[in-house]
Amino acid sequence: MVVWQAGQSVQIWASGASPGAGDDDGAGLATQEAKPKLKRPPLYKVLLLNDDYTPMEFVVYVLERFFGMGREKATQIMLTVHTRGSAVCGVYPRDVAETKSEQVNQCAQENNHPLLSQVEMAD
Ligand code: TYC
Repeated sequence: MVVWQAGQSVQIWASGASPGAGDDDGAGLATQEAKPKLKRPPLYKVLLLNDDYTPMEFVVYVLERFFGMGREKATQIMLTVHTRGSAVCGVYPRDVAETKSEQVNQCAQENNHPLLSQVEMAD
């Protein structure tokens, strides 16, 4: 399989020139930039949901561990979830978002807390 990357070019034959002719000196040869076909992946939000039982300190720990937040940011997001019902913890390509959400839910289960996260398509 050939994968073209940004900046690569392909040679195309201008009319009158023929590929394979032994005496070709390059005249009549034109080049054209291959269009880079790299699209940004669609993004997904990881949401944390409120519940009445998970200790605030555990939620802060989860945000630090799985989302790389410092204590202050983690506390702020935890309080947003607590008061508003949910908050976005991060925005990622689909597989990363799914993995983080599963890690959060598994960690919560292992520690017998009802904390849940879920993934939603970003707008
Ligand atoms: N509401 C919980 C409590 O009062 C704290 C909490 C915050 C739980 C955020 C989940 O995602 C959550 N202990």
